Amino acid sequence: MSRIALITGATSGIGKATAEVFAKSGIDLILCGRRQEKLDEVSGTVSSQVRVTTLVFDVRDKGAVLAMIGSLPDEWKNIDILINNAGNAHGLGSLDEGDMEDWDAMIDGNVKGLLYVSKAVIPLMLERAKGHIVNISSIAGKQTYANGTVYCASKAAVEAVSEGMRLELTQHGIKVTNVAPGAVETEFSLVRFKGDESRAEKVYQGFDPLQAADIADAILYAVNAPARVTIADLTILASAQSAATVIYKKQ
Ligand code: NDP
Ligand code: 8X3
Repeated sequence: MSRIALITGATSGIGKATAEVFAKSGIDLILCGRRQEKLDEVSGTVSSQVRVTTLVFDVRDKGAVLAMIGSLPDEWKNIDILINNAGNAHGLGSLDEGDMEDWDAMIDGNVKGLLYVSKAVIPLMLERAKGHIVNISSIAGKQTYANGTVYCASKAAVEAVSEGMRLELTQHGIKVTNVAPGAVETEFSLVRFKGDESRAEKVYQGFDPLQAADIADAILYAVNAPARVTIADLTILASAQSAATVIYKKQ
């Protein structure tokens, strides 16, 4: 019987690539995001391979999260895999100059949003005493860098949530994997720099950055591990990257 995965942030980047590799592996998909038209595009590319449904909600809206996931018909309720991927950085600047709206977006989306989605899905997994939750953290959750303090704090919180989930859920047959990527070429920097394309492109120039598919392949490896194996924590860097802020770039 095929498995069902719910992926947040499936409209772009790592979430979209995960949908694509899961579809190739025959995993049915509940694709979530705020942009319906992008969800429809992703759904269109994978629907010949697996069953797909879409849910449009903002992870920051706890009422919408609970209502949308709660409204899934019975045939979609047996969620085997939750990919808590939705998130972004907003801005890059010091605390004294930082925009508090940006802070709200990061803490509310990357931390509270992940918790709201988990709160909606965990009871469905507990009922069946099985499941696998994959939280997308970041190298920024392990190493704080200047001007990224709030984003780093949000991802450090994801690291803590992954540990806490594993402590609470292992006894109930639910696996928890924390994935911490380095620099991945997605819409991430475009969002961080508020649509400034040339600034976003510069982040990935002069080296061979990770691609979303590289992270998706690692996630697939984790969810396909034998029942006796939990891949607890994966840190994945571009070969040119040695730490959060150290990337060897060709001049
Ligand atoms: P993208 O910007 O390409 O994708 C972000 C995804 O998150 C989109 O699908 C977006 O969907 C969704 N999303 C963002 N905010 C919300 C929200 N409030 N409610 C619902 N969905 C939301 O970036 P990535 O693929 O790179 O990012 C995915 C995850 O990977 C994030 O958690 C990010 O922090 C993490 N990460 C990224 C790295 C990188 O270098 N790219 C490195 C390490 C971690 P929509 O806009 O349609 O709602
Ligand atoms: C995204 C990677 O290093 O820009 O989480 O914070 S980084």
